[in-house]
Amino acid sequence: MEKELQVYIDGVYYPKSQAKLSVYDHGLLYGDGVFEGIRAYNGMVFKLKEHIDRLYRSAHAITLPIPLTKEAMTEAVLETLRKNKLKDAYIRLVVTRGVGDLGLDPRKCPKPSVIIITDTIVLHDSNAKETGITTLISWVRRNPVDTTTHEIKSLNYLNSVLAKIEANANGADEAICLDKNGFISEGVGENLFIVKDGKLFTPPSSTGALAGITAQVVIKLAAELGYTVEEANITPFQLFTADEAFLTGTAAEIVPIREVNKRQIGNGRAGPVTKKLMAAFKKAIEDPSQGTRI
Ligand code: PXG
Repeated sequence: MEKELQVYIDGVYYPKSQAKLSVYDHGLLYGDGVFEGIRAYNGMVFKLKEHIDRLYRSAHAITLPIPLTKEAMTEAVLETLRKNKLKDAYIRLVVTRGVGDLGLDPRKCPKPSVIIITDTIVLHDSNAKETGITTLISWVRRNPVDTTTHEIKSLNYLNSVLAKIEANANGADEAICLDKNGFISEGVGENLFIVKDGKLFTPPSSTGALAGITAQVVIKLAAELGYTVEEANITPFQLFTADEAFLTGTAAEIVPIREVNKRQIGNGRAGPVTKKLMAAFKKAIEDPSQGTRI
């Protein structure tokens, strides 16, 4: 039998089938915690420093003291990958508030828990990169920036889950969320870009979108290719009539959007700018200077 994947929980490695937390953990009871999704390609963890930095920013925002230094956390991620002999992987880092009582007061949780899962992830079928995906603008609005905002990568993803359920029920591959004013915010776990007249546009974080690390990479690659990228409010009309549109995320990478609420986008396939960015992204993930060696 294949050896089971090992999961890190608070400094101890458990086989996947036995990797468990207490039902009194406030991560489960209240969604009180933060996480990161990271990828390793060919023995390199892509943008590991950026993901670790964002994890600590999210934790800071919810006053969650992570019981490891950033250096120790980085080493624990690399060690978990080594233990599992993984060179290409999806890494899920989770920090929960820890075990408390049945009241939501975090002061009752003396010890946050750190979990590192290294596994694989498949979001879209393999030809989605060429043919693009269908999307649905959901009735579920992105959380406003003053509450459980997605600027914090917290364990509160019900908003995204409900949007995804709606997309599933309507036969669309992905959901797109609007902000409370009706501007495009992002996908359920991806940032969104449009291309119009040779320029790129992406919604600002004031729409409640996460500051995506993949989006940051794409913005830099676009600039290197000579395109301007502007953060701007995007209306559904501007999305419907874009020349090209695509989603970016650690799990999704770059995925062209071919349809929004049954309106074809551009030529209904991966557009030329999207294709150039996808090619540049493929190079970036193989570039040793962009990651941390396992
Ligand atoms: N918006 C939200 C709300 C996210 O959760 C992104 C944008 C893209 O950010 P990055 O930094 O990854 O480019 C995310 C990331 C999953 C999964 O398990 C979700 C994400 C990343 C990886 C896996 O569905 N979300």
